[in-house]
Amino acid sequence: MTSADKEGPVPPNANDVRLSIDALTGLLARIFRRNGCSDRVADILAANCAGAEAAGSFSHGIFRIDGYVSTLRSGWVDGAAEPRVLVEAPAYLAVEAANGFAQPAFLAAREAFVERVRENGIAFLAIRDSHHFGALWPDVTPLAEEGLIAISLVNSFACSIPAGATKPLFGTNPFAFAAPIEGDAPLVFDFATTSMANGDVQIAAREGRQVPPGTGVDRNGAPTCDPAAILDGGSLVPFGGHKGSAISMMIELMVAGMTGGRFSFEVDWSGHPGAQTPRTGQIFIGIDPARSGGEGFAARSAEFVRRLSEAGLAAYPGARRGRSRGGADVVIPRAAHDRLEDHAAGRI
Ligand code: NDP
Ligand code: PYC
Repeated sequence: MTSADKEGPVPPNANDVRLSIDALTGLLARIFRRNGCSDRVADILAANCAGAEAAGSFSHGIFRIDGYVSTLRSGWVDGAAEPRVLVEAPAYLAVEAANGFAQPAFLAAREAFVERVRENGIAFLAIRDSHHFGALWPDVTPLAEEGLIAISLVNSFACSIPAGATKPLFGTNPFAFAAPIEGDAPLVFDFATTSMANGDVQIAAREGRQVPPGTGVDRNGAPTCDPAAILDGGSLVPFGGHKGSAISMMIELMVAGMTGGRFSFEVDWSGHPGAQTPRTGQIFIGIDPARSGGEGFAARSAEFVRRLSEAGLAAYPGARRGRSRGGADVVIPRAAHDRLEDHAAGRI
């Protein structure tokens, strides 16, 4: 199953294990701690990963744990880094993530960032020298739940050929947007700007499935539906031809340029076998619609999504996840669960 399949957990059978999100989060946190993360970082990464699994974002759920572990063991990332928040200007904050994960760096600056968004109507946050290996919607959704509009961008590692070019240069470069909707879950979209997230290509390869035409090319530049050929010397392509390519290009410029971090093509983990987390940066733009002439923004948004529904849209992006928040159990394959337990106990 891929993250495009949004049916949620199926009832468990003998080959599955059902556990609460809290239990899964606790299990994942033990793995992160065992592999060098501070308690704080372990809890934050575990919550992101368990939340993605529970929401059906499988490309950034428990599938990623092997990659986190091999990266931490390779010494490429510092799981106990202490982020430093710097005020660059009244509406501009920077966080020095010091080769740590991006989510703890963001949370270190979150309160000051929200204060500045409310004071100025808009604020910018640039996270430098960070690793993001998870879904972005958990970063932006809580800001919209507080009534703010939020955009977050991350660049990753060179695995996507710009439209019209011949060599990979861009990352899968996710784009996340969240906006408040009065009386309902925020509208949130969050996706890779490639035809498919690299994680989903890896899952397809592992499960022996083909990917749709237009996903990527092999090492000779020939279009292929074989995920292994895309991963092994081939490349993804941006979604939507030159349009997605331009958005991916903007993300490279906005993230690497504004944080002073690496472009995706500058990520070089060759000295750290096993490393998988891109060492780049992340940016946030926060807007307080109440301060920018949009007093009725959330109410107008509610009217907007009502019209979307009338036009036939079953659910706006983010509604499904937002309305089913909390509580639901997670069902995962027993083999995957046993592997997590082995990681947590240090048996692998
Ligand atoms: P998807 O293609 O699954 O698209 C997800 C977004 O599109 C969600 O907002 C989803 O809303 C919405 N959506 C999905 N299907 C539909 C549909 N049929 N109609 C309308 N809206 C739809 O995302 P990706 O596979 O590209 O990315 C998955 C995750 O991977 C993201 O969370 C992203 O942040 C993460 N990622 C992280 C990277 C990193 O560097 N850290 C790199 C690349 C990706 P809803 O949730 O409501 O279904
Ligand atoms: O799935 O494309 C991806 C990805 C890259 C970095 C983290 N996730």
